[in-house]
Amino acid sequence: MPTTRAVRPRWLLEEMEVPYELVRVDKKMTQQPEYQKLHPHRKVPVLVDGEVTIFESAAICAYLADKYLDKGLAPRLDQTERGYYYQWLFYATSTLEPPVEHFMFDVLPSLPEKVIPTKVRSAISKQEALEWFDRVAEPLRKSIDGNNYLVANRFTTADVVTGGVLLWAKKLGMLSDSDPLSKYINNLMQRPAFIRADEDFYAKIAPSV
Ligand SMILES: N[C@@H](CCC(=O)N[C@@H](CS)C(=O)NCC(=O)O)C(=O)O
Repeated sequence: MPTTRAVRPRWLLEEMEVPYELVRVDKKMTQQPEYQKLHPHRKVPVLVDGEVTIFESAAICAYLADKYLDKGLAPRLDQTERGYYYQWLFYATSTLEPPVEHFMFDVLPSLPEKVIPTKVRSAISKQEALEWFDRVAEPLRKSIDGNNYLVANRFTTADVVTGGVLLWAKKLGMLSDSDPLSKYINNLMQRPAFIRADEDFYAKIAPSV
């Protein structure tokens, strides 16, 4: 499903140059009982790798980075950078992503967010989500100051996942061009693997701030 979180594992697979089969799904297909066997919430992405079927974009990326550790996109377990790597992976989806998701509900109110109660979706305004995002993004701004990448200034899967959340924020118009995070994102967007993975970056979402 283009322009969704499915871009993250696809981008990583392109970076690693690991052969994979991409299955294009649409909302009609995700409603089928067969699909729910793969993803309990009928969402994307989901990875099927032999006996393993995993949902959650960040978990899929972490799994692939470790499975193909020789590709150098995750620090090894015995490296101190591993701690920072975990930090940014978990930060991306548990701290940085929630305000982006809330902002999006306001920009695109008809999203089929099946698992989130309406009260939670409408609890805060677009402006409040923007301020929330600004606060939680601060450590990220500090970390990329003078650096191109998050962990030891070397491209890793933490950039795919954290960058993936920021790309989405950029798509929605949450990041101004003068924000230092825009420079970080623009750098990531020039990577050939990202270009191959993200078809039509601005499709369907018109920035509105
Ligand atoms: N936390 C999950 C979120 C998955 C998710 O919400 N996916 C959205 C696309 S970004 C989806 O499948 N939307 C289509 C739908 O709900 O029908 C992840 O990171 O994989």
